[in-house]
Amino acid sequence: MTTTHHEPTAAASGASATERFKTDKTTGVADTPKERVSLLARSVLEAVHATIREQKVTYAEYNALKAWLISVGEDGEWPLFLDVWVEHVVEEVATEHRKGNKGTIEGPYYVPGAPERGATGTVPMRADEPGTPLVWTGAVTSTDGAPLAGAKIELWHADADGLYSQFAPDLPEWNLRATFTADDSGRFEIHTVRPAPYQIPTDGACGKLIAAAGWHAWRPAHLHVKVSAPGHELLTAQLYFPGDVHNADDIASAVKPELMLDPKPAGAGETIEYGFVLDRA
Ligand code: MBD
Ligand code: FE
Repeated sequence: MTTTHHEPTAAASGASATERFKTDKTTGVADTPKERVSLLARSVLEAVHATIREQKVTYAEYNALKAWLISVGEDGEWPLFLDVWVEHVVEEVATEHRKGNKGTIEGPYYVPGAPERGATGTVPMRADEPGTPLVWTGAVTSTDGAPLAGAKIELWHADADGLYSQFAPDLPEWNLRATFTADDSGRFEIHTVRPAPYQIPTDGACGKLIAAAGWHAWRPAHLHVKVSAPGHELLTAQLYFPGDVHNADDIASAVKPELMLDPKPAGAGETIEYGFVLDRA
């Protein structure tokens, strides 16, 4: 028997992210009026034309772009590309009216339907799961201060190697993914481990752009959440750890000061207190 060490590949995680997106996000999209499609398509194309004129883009550069765009599709990296370099502005526009938490981008690795753990519990993890243990307590409230009993907190995050279950090989299906339900006072208590920073795959189209431009490929360590309650707007957020070198230059531009945690050492691990305020829908 041969043992192979399975490194994650851009093409494999890209294929999973593309499949996930097609399943969850392309159903039920309302028909967009012709006028709106025309306005948006024209506006994007004009921005491209303006760049070509201003920068005097050559045929060699145009062909390099064409080849690169083809490879983004071949590597299944459209979800990664869009969520890293575009989604943060969509999120900014979508949440600017909010009085409660604004949150931040979802990214490509959310999977609905993670195992239920009640108000207090431990996320699914391996018996020998590496990483600093983390106990996170918090409350979900409405903008008027009322606790939202029964609010759902869906949590997903990378492991201590920066890998996401269902998008990297050899991890249990729901590793570090769970759904919590706030108790009668809107509170929850989550036991997990600290995630590592995340590096964009270097062997796919996005990695090639990063290398060709001399950028770095890192996101700071983060916990992803979706928080929901009847009659309230869905909040999608990420929480960050102070001291991470990439808090200041996240490749996905998704860090905000109000999303910074304040971990306190406790025994072999850390505790954090962080809650959410939801706007009425
Ligand atoms: C991630 O883990 C992520 O959160 C985003 C936004 C993009 C790529 C990988
Ligand atoms: Fe992430």
